Amino acid sequence: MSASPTTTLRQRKPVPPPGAPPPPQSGQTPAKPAKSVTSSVFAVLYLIVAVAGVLSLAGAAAAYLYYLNPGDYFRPTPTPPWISSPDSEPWTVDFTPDLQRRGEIVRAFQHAWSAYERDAMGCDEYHPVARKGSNLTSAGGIGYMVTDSLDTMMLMGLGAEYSRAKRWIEDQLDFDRDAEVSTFETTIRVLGGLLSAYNLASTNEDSQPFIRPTDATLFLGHAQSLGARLSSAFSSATGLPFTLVNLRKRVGAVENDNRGLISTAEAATLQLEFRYLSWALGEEDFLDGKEDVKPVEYWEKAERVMKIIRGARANGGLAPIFMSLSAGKFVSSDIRLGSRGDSYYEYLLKQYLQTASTEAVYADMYATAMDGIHQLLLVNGPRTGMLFTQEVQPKRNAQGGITWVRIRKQDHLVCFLGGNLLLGAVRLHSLVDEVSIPPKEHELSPTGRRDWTTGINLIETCMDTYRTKTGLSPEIIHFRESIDTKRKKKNDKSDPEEDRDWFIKGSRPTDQPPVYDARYILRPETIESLFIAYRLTGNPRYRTYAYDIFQAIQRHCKVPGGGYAGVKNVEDELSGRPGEEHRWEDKMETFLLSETLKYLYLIFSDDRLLPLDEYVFNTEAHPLPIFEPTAGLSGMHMQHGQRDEL
Ligand code: DMJ
Repeated sequence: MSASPTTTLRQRKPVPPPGAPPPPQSGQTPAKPAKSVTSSVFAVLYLIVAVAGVLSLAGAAAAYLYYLNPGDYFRPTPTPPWISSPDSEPWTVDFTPDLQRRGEIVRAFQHAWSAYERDAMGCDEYHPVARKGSNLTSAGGIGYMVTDSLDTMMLMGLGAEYSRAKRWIEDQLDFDRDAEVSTFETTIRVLGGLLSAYNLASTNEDSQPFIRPTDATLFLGHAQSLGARLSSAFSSATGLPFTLVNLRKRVGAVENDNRGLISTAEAATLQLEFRYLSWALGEEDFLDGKEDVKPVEYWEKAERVMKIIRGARANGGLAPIFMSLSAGKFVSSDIRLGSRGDSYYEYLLKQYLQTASTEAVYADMYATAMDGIHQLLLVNGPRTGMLFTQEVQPKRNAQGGITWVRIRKQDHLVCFLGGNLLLGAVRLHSLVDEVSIPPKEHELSPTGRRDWTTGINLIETCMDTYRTKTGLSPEIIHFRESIDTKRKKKNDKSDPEEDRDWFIKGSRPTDQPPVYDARYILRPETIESLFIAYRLTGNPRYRTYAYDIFQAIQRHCKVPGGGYAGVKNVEDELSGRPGEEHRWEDKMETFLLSETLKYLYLIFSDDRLLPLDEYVFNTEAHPLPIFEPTAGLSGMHMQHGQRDEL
């Protein structure tokens, strides 16, 4: 594991994609009979040049639409022995809500929401330092912030805020915008938000008196209108979704700078939402005739994407981050668990869970992917032994083949994986009907024990990345694979990086503005994993971790005049005095309200609120119910729900 990032680890000839026409044969040009030794030498040289030319052309084409099995290049990190928890002492499992801390989180939500409502109500985005809102396109807002925040208000019991947000949805939310919006972002935030609000309203049964039974109809009606418009994104030749969609014209479009490529995570992170939309509309026999898309079509479109991805065969279960929209195949591109890769893996597990574990195909795809991650992407830090996830990048070599290069970098986005692995371990790989909290070793299969252990360790790594001056984690860390002897000699104890296996590029104070990597933009992934870990272990350690992060957010991201902002450099401590505004990233991401604060609230609640065996959370933390596709339903759900093959 000591190879430098640019070292060629092994070289191989490219393999053409399955079904591709065979490359032209090198002997196609008939050689004339040799007249002399010189002409024979020339003939041989000519042949060599021709073969090399043909091979590099074939290699280039193959490299574009296919990638070699990267698993061949690296030795897997040995799986560490099973650990149930980082604690050596047992703890008492007790899910009694911590009302005081939960109250602090509700007040943080109100601090964020009230500023947005005051300065930017209805705008897609909010800039708390400038105290203004903005929309994603000039055609007008599509309710990004309001719909993304709605279910958190419902869960927190914020009746007044909810009623005003609902009134805005009733009176002003309009998807008839002549503008191209992101298919993925609009689906996970807006459609996901409306669907979970619909579900919470329709199952409320008076538990929150401010929620009216008619609210459910309002939210599902908007979800239907948006779903119909978004579903035009699937009208490409292959059925893979266009990255963008014009909501009024109902046509899909590609992003200019991506040359007809779509990101794997974006294509494969629409399924929970469209399947639930299909289910809910079918169940309610809802608003027939209002939209010309039949409920079953949403399901089919979402499922077709998975079929294509499965057919494109991610080697070792690991999917490159780009696909060709027209060919329906992976193109040679990075493999990573961070941006453009992350939620592909998340949704494999969650699609399986969503339909009450009836679609085994997703469990298989997920299990294969986790094997691939263990084979290829896990790395131990040299000082601490801490577990990191690396990325791999294909580079064309001189022979026209592919060489895989390691990138020792981990995005904050990857921190969803710890929790996901824990959930997968107990849901997919248990040997007993009911797994204990926390699971006992004999209750999980060897794969379950492996995934559990990795999940626990990755959560510790993610928490370690919060050991910065602000107590916030950067957007990206780079990690070492060997001890840097130069740094060791210096032995500078005041250097906070000295005892770490990771560092942040561009975080040291200079005249230059800090680089992208050093930011914390209110991201939720670590807190999301802490929530799952807490529910599956009952270990108070995870509440403590969550509260530490919350306090760091309060100290450094809370804008006194209202709202929360990201920080530009997590190693740059704010004193809280005026004049430091330039150190903030002036944007309050909608996921602060939908994810970060919701997961924090749930961690300090008792475990009967949104139990993990009744709900799956979409990637934007919108809870959607687990449903049994066969339970007294029309043929469409039985037909799709019972399939175990794509
Ligand atoms: C959210 O919008 C979603 O969690 C998405 O899957 C990834 N990024 C952000 C939060 O960081």
